[in-house]
Amino acid sequence: MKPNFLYIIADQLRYQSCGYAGDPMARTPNIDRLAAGAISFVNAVSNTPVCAAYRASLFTGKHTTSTGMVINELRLNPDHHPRPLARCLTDEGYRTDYVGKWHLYANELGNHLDPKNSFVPPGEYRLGFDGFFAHYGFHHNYYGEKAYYHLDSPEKIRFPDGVYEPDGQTDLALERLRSAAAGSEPFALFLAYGTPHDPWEESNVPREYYDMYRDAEFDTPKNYSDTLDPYGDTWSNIDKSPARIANWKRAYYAMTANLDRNVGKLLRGLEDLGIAENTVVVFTSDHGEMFGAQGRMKKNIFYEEAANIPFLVRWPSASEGRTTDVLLSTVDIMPTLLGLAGIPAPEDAEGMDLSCHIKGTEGSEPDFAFLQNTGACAAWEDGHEWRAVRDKRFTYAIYRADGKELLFDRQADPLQLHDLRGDPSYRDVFRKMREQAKQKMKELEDDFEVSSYYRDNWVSADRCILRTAKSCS
Ligand SMILES: [Ca+2]
Repeated sequence: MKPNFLYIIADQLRYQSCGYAGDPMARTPNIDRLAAGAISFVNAVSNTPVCAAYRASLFTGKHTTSTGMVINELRLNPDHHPRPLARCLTDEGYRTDYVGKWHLYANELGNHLDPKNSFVPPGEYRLGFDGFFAHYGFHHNYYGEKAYYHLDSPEKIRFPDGVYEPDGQTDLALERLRSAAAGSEPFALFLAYGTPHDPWEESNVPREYYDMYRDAEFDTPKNYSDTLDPYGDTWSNIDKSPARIANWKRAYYAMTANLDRNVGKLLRGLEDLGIAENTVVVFTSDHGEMFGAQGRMKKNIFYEEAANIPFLVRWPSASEGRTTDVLLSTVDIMPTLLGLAGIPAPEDAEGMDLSCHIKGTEGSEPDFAFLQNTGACAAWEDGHEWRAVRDKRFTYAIYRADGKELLFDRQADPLQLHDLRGDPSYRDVFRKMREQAKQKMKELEDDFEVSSYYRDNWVSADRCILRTAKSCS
C-alpha cells in the first residue's frame, strides 16, 4: 500500500525558532510532539533561501539555475519540467491537493492581488496537482480583503470575517483529509501557510496569540550588527534596531504559536480519521529569517538563520523520534518523498533520494549542500550574488561582486562570526570546499552570472522563464 503524504510548509520559520530545536521563547508544543515521534533532519537547508526559488526546487528537484526561478515573481515554465513532483504522484494513482501560497506564477512584479498574478489556471502550470487547488500567488495579510484564494476560476474567495487565514486554510485541509480518507486512492496534500512571514504587526495576528508575547523580551543575539551587510539587498538592509526586532519577534513568535495549534489540529485530524498510520507527515519551512544577525534582515543568504530550516518526517505515526545529521537540501525532497512511495525520481531531478535514512536502512548521503543566490529577493539588482557549500561542519561562500570568499567552522563558531579564510590551519578545508563549489557549478552549468544577465537572457517581458542553465523552450 502506498503511503499518503501531508506536507506542511511554514513560511520564513527558521529551525532555531522551533521549541524542539531548543528555543525557550517558542510555544510550539504540537510541533515539538511531532518531533518527538519523527525523524528530524537537523542539517536541512534551503538551497536558495527565498520563497519562490524554494517552491520551484521543491516541485522539480532542481537547483535554482536549473529552474530559472532566480528571483521572486517569475512564472515557472512547465515545459522545462515534464515530470514535476505532483505529476509523478498523480501518474501513480495519487490524488494531489494543494492549499495555500503558490508563488510560481506571476506576469509582473508586484500587483499581487490582481488575479493575473494570483490565479493559476487549471492545467500544466499547476505542475501535476490535478485535485483540489485552493491557492493564491503572494500576499501576507492574513485577515480581511487581501486574504483570499482561488479555486478553478479567477474569482476571489475569502474566508469569513474574522477568520485568520491559517485557521481557514487548516479547515480546508481537514476537509480534504476527510474526503481523502473516504476515498480509496492514496493522497498527497500540500499545505503552504503564509505565516510567520511578515508584516509582523499586531493587527496581523489573532489577539490570543499576540497576548502570549505582548510583554515578552527577546535577547539580541551576539551576531547582531547595526552595520548593514554591503552585499545585502533592499529587503535585507531595512532599518532595524534591537527594539524594533524585539517588536517584530513578538508577532513572529505569536504567528508561529498559531501555526503550531493548526499543526496540532491536522495531526489530530489524521488520528480521528484513522489514517495516521499510513500517512507520511512532513513539517518544514521554505527558509528562515535573519532578524538582525550579521547586520541583515530577512533571507536570501547562506548564514544559518536564513538557510537552516526545520525538516520533520513522521512515518509511521507510532515511530520513535530521532535526529539525523544527514545533509538534506531542497533538491533532495522530491526524490526522497517519491522514494518513500517507491516511485523512481525523474532523470532530470538533481537531488538525492534520502528515503533510506527515514526508513532506517543503509544508503549514501550528500557530502555537502550547494546553495545559490542569483539576485535580490524580487527585483533585478546586481551585486548580491553568491554561491556556497555547506557540509556538516563548515560553510564556504563566495560573493560574485568582488570575489570575496568566507569560511566558517560552525562547530566552533555557531554564530559564524570568525571568517577562517586565510587561516593556515583551515587551508585544506578551504581548498576542498572551494573545489566542491566549482565542481558543482560545472555540473549544473551554473556560470555564476550577475542577476541582470538572467533578466536579459532567460526571462520574457511578462516574466515567464524561457530558458535556464539546463533547459530552453
Ligand atoms: Ca518565504
